Amino acid sequence: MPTAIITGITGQDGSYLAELLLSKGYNVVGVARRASTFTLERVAHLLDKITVVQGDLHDQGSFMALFEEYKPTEFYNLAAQSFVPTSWNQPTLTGEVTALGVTRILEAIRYYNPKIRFYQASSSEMYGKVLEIPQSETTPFYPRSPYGVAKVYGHYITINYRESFDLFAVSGILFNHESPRRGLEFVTRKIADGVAKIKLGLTKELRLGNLESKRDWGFAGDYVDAMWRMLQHDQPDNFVIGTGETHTVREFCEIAFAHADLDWQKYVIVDERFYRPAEVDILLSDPSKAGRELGWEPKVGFVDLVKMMVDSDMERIRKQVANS
Ligand code: NDP
Ligand code: GDR
Repeated sequence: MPTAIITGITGQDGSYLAELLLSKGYNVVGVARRASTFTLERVAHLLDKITVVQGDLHDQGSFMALFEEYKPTEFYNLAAQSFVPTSWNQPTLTGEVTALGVTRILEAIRYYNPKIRFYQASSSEMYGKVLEIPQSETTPFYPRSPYGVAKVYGHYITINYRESFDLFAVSGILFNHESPRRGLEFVTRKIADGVAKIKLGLTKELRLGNLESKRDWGFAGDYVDAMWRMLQHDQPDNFVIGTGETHTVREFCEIAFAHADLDWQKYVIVDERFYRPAEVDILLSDPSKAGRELGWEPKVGFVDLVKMMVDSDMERIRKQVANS
């Protein structure tokens, strides 16, 4: 039975990746940082099937000890300070975790077992003020936030360790991917949750920032399959993963509210507080290399994704109301 270690097991992608790897017969070891109360909500349904251990991207030693104990063949680094606005408030922490954290893991792999296959969760935020539309593996980067800058570092250190030490180190450049398990502060989930609360009479408005920014949004469940495929490929490489479609935040609102028979214009208030010091205006992927070389393509389309998220929050909030 192969063993895979996943950092960021408590996050959105960690939970979907753990499900996928379990279905393929892996022994899954998830790394969670210590907290006074554990936030294992997203993997609560998997706790009898996976092993959760403590580890922090600030601490290289914790990974050496894990390798000794679990002898992994694959390592997925999904942990990060991943919320873009927070990266302006906590830029050095973001750099420590999202950038230098990658080097700490690569160093641990290099010294412990250079045969471990490594996946780095890179991001379309690296393209920032885009220099080309659509964005592919060869598009130059122009990050627009401390988060984007940190991810560029993580991307290049992954390539550098591949080239310097012959590690099987892969960088997956994933465009935005969402799901009912998305954190509540990200715009898609904030909208889905807002629609459900308005529909069920818990609030009367939804305050958002820039409605004109465009994102290439896919379903997280589809994207973790691409991560796994990258580590099964015959050679380590960089791959863009996205849908090849882009939509505005406004369109997301229109569809989400309409799905609940509501007119978004009556409820959405544009609030300057949610604008960013520097915005990424448009992201649009060219995922053709992943299609060609990995046989990967997204299954869930934009409208179905929006409806899935609204339906899930409606059900969750309905239950909360019924139990209160
Ligand atoms: P989440 O924010 O949902 O999860 C981030 C995870 O990182 C959480 O488990 C969090 O733990 C963990 N983490 C944060 N800091 C540390 C630390 N110091 N040590 C150990 N663990 C830590 O992100 P997603 O699941 O959405 O994304 C997964 C990865 O993919 C991230 O690296 C993200 O930057 C990247 N990415 C995401 C995209 C997306 O659209 N979702 C697109 C492209 C890249 P805790 O629960 O304790 O906070
Ligand atoms: P993003 O996701 O920054 O693309 O990063 P987010 O959902 O936060 O923002 C998307 C776009 O929506 C606009 N927006 C708002 N955003 C938030 N969060 N809240 C609002 O109220 C709001 N109103 C408008 C933003 O300005 C932005 O243009 C996500 C993260 O998962 C990263 O970790 C990942 O790397 C990238 O996706 C790809």
